[in-house]
Amino acid sequence: MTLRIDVITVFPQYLTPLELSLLGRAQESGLYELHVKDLRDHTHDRHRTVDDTPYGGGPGMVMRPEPWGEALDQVLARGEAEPVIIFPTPSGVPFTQALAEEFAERSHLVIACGRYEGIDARVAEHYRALAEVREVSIGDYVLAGGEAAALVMIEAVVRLLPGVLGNSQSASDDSFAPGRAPGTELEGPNYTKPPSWRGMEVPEVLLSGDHARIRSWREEESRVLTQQRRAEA
Ligand code: JF8
Repeated sequence: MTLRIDVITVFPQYLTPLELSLLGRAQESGLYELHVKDLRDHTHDRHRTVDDTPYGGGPGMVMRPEPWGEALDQVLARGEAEPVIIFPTPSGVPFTQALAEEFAERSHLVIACGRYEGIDARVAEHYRALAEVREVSIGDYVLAGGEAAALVMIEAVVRLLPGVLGNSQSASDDSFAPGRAPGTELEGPNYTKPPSWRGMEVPEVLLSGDHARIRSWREEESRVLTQQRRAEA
């Protein structure tokens, strides 16, 4: 079963990095399908208007609901099973590894990328009756639109799909992989050849071949790092 991802945006070119590298190959191999839709194709005025002034006043512009309704209806009309509509927004629930894993289990993700001050709130409310709607934030900082968040979420989800990573261990071994309680254990430093570089040596334990010692060294590095960088955890 291949994952289908639809992205709706006024900047379709923003998604072109997904043709590169791991994600490009995943698409070429048919492990997932990406469909990017230009929201302005669902406007009907001469200036292809997608925004208007906010009711109640305030700065900036808000995205009008009608183009979103037309675009989302068209995507949902494909009739894929159990679609999830994701609205990137700074006021959303945090995007975590657990949420990436949940999305990787689904068969149809629709990502609605807003711009300006965001999308008229009736859109998300309307589609709650027709699909699973998730308002999600990728972190506590302010972006200019949802596209960068869509890139982040797609990369986090697609790399979890069976067959995308060469080494099936890699995804389950990550910092934040559950099993270790999600987000409680950071991965320590990695090294490769040469063993000596600019006078700096690879830690001797990693060259020892003693796998029990290596495992406990890595666990200790993780513990110290997590304490230093995630003091609350
Ligand atoms: C936006 C639409 C976001 N973590 C995040 N910071 N900012 C955003 C975001 C998302 C959508 C829009 N401005 C206009 C900012 C997420 N996700």
